[in-house]
Amino acid sequence: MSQTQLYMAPGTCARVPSICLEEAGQDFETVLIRFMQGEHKSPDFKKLNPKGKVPTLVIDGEALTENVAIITYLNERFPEAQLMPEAADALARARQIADLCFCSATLHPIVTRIRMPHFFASEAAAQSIWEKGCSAMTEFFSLIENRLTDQPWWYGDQWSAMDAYLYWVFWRVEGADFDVTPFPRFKDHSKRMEERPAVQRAWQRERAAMAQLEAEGLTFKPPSR
Ligand SMILES: N[C@@H](CCC(=O)N[C@@H](CS)C(=O)NCC(=O)O)C(=O)O
Repeated sequence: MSQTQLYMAPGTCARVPSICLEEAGQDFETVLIRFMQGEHKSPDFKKLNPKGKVPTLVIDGEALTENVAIITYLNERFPEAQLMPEAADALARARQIADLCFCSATLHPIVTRIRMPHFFASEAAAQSIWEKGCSAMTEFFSLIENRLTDQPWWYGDQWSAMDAYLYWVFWRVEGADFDVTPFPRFKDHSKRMEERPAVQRAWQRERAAMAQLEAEGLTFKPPSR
């Protein structure tokens, strides 16, 4: 058995550490968590992650949660993968962490409102939550679109874990009817991501997990708005 397990579900933000581990060339096992069966809230899983969320990374027998923490840890542990650019000083490193927090703490909650508005409101109000989520996301997509002017990645020519995070955000809201046509550079960024062998390997893992859920009749489809 591999020394590293990534607890994940297909389509979730666990794609981000999956891409990072692939980029770092690490041997790891993906452990499928069946949301439809409430496995993420089971006592066994909550021993690893009391918050009942994916991703949860178990490395050398130790569990680590939260994407920002997982990415910064993997960056320290596998520096040759350059998951984060080199930082000249503490301020530069803190700014990179701020960028990752922008994904986890600002963008991700809006993603959830767009993808699963019914989590936050009655069925009757779901459309309004979705619209407000889209309008909040538009401001931040404009920021990202501007940042990608004349540069392929968030940090210029250097790919980083930040790009994996942005990729997941884009993919998730595009699939939830958010109009991405005003953001062609961000769309191109996604296409560049999908050309990366590590991203393709992460996708193979997700497809296998999705096929498993389908075979078990456990795929999740959010209710229509
Ligand atoms: N702050 C966490 C968020 C993790 C999170 O919300 N994961 C979602 C999937 S994208 C999840 O596990 N949802 C299950 C639930 O909340 O019931 C992180 O950045 O890792």
